[in-house]
Amino acid sequence: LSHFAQGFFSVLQKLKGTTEQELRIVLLGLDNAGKTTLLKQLSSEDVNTITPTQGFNIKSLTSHGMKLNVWDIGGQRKIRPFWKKYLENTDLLIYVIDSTDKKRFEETGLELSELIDEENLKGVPVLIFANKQDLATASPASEIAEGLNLHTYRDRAWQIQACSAVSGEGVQDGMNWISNNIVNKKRDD
Ligand SMILES: Nc1nc2c(ncn2[C@@H]2O[C@H](COP(=O)(O)OP(=O)(O)O)[C@@H](O)[C@H]2O)c(=O)[nH]1
Ligand SMILES: [Mg+2]
Repeated sequence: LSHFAQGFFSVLQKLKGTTEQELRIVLLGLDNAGKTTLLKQLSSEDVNTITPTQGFNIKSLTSHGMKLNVWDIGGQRKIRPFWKKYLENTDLLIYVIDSTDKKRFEETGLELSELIDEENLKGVPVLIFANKQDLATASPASEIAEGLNLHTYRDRAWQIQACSAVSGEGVQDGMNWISNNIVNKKRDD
């Protein structure tokens, strides 16, 4: 089992004791951030692809009472209204950033800030993976956090976690944060 899968299943085990509800997670980021690499680590189970008429692809994985939806954001401003419904009832946002892609830090930051403002994601905990830390050109997570103005997010739990989706390093730490924060949030509901 990969680090990512272990983390997820431990999250689900904890949740089982606290809720019968399905756990809904969205995994977002610009293309090339590493979302598919993370997803592949997660499961050998079937991943369905939904293609709404508007033409963007959503990878959807349902397993053990968890529903995970994954798609690329960015460059899709015009179709944004169409994917909003896939954000409904979200329990957790995982946002993946390519830490080596300095040219697009501003763009990914803008996308994240717009997500944070979405009505459907109000108060939803956000875990940001500063991915590709195995590469020498990666910016440290602390620098990325500053660029994203994460300290201004006061209406929700958030965490930035340095990781490598390829080696698995840091992924488990992110998952541990999720299990603590999702469980707490569900208990507060
Ligand atoms: N070195 C390195 N490469 C990565 C990492 N995560 C993803 N990649 C590579 O980055 C590219 C894009 O990854 P992918 O998962 O397809 O990104 P997506 O567009 O967000 O789904 C692929 O060539 C991956 O092998 C990482 O942690 N380290
Ligand atoms: Mg992908």
